[in-house]
Amino acid sequence: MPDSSPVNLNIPGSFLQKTCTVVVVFCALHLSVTVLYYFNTFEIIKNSVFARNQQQKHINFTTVYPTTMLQIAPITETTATFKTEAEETKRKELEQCAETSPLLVGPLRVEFSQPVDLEESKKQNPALQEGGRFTPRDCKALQKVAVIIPFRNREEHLKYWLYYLHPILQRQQLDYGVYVIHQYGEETFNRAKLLNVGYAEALKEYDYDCFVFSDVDLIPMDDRNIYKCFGQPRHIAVSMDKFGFSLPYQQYFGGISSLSKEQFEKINGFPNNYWGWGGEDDDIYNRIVSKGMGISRPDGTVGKCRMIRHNRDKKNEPNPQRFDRIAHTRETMNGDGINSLSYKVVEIKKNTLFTEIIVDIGSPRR
Ligand SMILES: *[C@@H]1O[C@H](CO)[C@@H](O)[C@H](O)[C@H]1NC(C)=O
Ligand SMILES: [Mn+2]
Repeated sequence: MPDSSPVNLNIPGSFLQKTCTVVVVFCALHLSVTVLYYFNTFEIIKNSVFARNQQQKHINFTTVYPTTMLQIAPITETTATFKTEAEETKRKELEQCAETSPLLVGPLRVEFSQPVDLEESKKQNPALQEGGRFTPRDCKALQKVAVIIPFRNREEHLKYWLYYLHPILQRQQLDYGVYVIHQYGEETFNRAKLLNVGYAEALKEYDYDCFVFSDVDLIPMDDRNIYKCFGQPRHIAVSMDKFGFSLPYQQYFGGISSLSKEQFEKINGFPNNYWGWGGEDDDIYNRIVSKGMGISRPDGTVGKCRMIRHNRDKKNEPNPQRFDRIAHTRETMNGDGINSLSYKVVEIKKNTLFTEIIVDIGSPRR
């Protein structure tokens, strides 16, 4: 009997413990179900009631259309196939280049401590044709790519870009041309309009089926990050050193991107009315998403890029209207874009490394 009391005391103790555990587990379950349900309801309300006008998410202390509308393209690098028509005659005898170029080397060392020289770059790229054109010699390129670079007062950056990119683009076995779109005059910079001009002018020269839009100060750190077009508009600069080698936000579409001719036309090109820094890339993102497309991206390793450090340019101050503009992409995009583009070419200069198009794109108020 004396030794039974601890046993007796123990039984209700373990019973209590079990009961408590059951209650705690039940409570946790209940709580999580409630929380899940709450968020679901919240999502439903958000997507139905506010759907039409308020489908926006906060980034850069502002708003873009949300990822809920975005079907993120599969990581697998599905390539768009482009029709090959009349061009057959020219390189008929050549076989198509391989889906993955055998010339790629992978990660690259990219640095900006040594100055580079244009003459040196010319020597290192003897296969280039006038205007920064290249066509693979031994096989028929899978895509004809125009690389468009919006430009003003960044000669030093352009030298690095040409020095690094020409060898990469050749190893990628692209049939490509480099177009530097130089904004004439002293008006505020307008990146997206210059990109539209590049698209239109490049098409006048050659039957390009793919357009890569690149800032002059961004260099890929891996040649497997192919400067071509994919089944969905491609974001290429996904892992910039400037942003700690990651995306600053999910909807980011800045720096370097590519769109096929078809994709570009589908979104009516880019906006013409973003004068000054910021927002135009978010507008492009909004255009893509609102036309039911998604974004294709390389993985974070292949997508690493370096940006040449620089101070903010004069005449490219942050555009105070950008927040308002990107909130209304869907209403403005059909009237503002490649279909409303107007500009005056001042001069076209060709050298071995690139075609420079000096263009008067006007001013914000006209
Ligand atoms: C947000 O920041 C990114 C990265 O600097 C920039 O590309 C984009 O244009 C910005 N958007 C706005 C609305 O300021
Ligand atoms: Mn920059």
